[in-house]
Amino acid sequence: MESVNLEVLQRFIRLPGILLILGIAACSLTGIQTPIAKPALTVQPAQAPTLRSLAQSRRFYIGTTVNVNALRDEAAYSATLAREFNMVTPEVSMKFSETEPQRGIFTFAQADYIVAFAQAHQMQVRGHNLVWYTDLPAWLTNGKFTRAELITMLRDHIITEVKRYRGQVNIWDVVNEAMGDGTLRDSIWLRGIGPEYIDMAFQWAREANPQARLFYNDYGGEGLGRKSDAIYALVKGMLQRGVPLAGVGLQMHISLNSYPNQKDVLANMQRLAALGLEVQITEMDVKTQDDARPMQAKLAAQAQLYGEMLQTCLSVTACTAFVMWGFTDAHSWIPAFTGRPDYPLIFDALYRPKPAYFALVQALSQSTRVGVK
Ligand code: 9MR
Repeated sequence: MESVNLEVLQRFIRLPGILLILGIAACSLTGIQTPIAKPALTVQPAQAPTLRSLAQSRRFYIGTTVNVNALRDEAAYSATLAREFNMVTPEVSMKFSETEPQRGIFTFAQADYIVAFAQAHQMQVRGHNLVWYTDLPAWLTNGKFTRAELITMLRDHIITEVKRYRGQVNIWDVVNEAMGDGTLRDSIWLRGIGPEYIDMAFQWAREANPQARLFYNDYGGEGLGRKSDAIYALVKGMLQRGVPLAGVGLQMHISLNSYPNQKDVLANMQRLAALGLEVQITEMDVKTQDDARPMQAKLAAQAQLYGEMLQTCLSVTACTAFVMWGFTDAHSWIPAFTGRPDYPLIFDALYRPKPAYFALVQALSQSTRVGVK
């Protein structure tokens, strides 16, 4: 298995202007190494600037998803998280199957742990998510319910969860991945309730927390095309119907050989902003496994994609957050999903910053944005 030696890069951490070039040049392959499941405490003391400090002074959110087990077990994980980010999204801890494993019986221990960590470190929490087609508990997927019952169950779920975190979680992905390739995706909710489940979910979330900014979140609709047009039409219709929608999350799960071009992402963000919506990049990662180039070239290309996406977001006032789906290659959903190793994030498995980290530092450093919050 390949791994990357980035130690040299750390010497340059105080020189943001040349970081990216030096970072890429300094990367080298060390050949075969055994993956280290629980790294020693290699985390660096606070360095200036961090992503967090750069984002904060621009009133911008830089975030990551959080794996609750790593947060509990690994000091390097929690230290890096608190040092580099001002926003977190629980990776699974707030989903339906985790929070309501039995009908009417709610379990919030994991979500509470993440929310408490965020509060202790002055981080915003993106609640993720309230309505999804998957990761549903067996009692729900195996049961037979009338439309009225499904409506009651979904309403109870949303109200209970959103109310619990009122004042602590003020951004929610209310509906996640409802769109297929142009038409609404099949799900228990679409079949059992009808397309109005989407509007209903937003109304209930609003009822439970009138202060919360409520998002529609999806993947594959970041640039321009059939899916993003369908998402655009969906959210425009919601606004016309008076649904309390505040923004659209563009997930941005991309790979080195498949990604939307910057102009299209910019145009998409701008058309959503023109509707009066906020936009956030909510789940960015850059898969490396399908690219045949040497690791050094792959990491340089990955850095460029991260830097350009952040730059694009920073250039649109309505784009208020840039969130990645993890921050260390030690904890990414991709290897488990594809069955192959990957290096999709901005820190390596030993919590050393990769070229992509320095590309983000550079994009933030160069942004003149004073921002909205
Ligand atoms: O990364 C998450 C993985 O650990 C979970 O097993 C999976 C099911 O809950 O969800 C993954 O996160 C997904 C996110 O919630 C929505 N967008 C796609 C993400 C990656 O699959």
